[in-house]
Amino acid sequence: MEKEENILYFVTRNTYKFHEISILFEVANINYTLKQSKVMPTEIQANNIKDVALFKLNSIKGQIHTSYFIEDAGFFVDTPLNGFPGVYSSYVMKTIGNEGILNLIDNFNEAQAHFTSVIALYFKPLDKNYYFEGNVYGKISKTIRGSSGFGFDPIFLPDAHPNKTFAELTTKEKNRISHRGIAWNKFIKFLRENK
Ligand code: ITT
Repeated sequence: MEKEENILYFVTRNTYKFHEISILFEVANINYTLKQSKVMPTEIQANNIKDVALFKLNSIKGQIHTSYFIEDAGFFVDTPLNGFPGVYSSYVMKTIGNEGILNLIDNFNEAQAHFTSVIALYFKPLDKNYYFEGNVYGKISKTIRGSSGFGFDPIFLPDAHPNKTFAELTTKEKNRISHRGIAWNKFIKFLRENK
């Protein structure tokens, strides 16, 4: 039977994010069982992803009795939108979507964008919070392309695969270079060092 202290909860309602993390988890080969928790953290609007993640993590303290983590991500169009939508990514996806973002861009040759991911962990054995951040940089596609992934994936051309959007990569290919994959590797390193 699985021991309770070996259960790691990922608190998210986003099934795509859970899918990506599950695939990363499978190859990590660590002595934990990953489970999804749908407890509802409190979301605040703040100026950066890390502050949003910290608040979210603390807002569910006491509701889960083992180690747990949340992951907060954002899409930033650095040029020409000065980082918009950033912390407003979820709202902007629901309102104007990818088409709306493309309509805000004139010169695609100069457009620059990145994704940021922050994994915030409450680590029960040490009774402390930890953060792991990942960023991935790239450009914006002139058109919406690809059908895998979610959110802004169909308009993001990562520097490592400049001719393909994130939505034209498999989950494994995306994980290898993504903001979430980079944050995840730091997280796994921490778990290995703190067995
Ligand atoms: P939680 O329940 O985990 O909070 P969420 O859907 O609210 O899930 P985030 O706040 O982390 O997710 O992300 C905000 C939005 O940013 C999300 O709804 C997507 O539209 C977009 N996004 C995040 N990660 C992405 C990724 O890897 N690829 C494309 N879009 C992404």
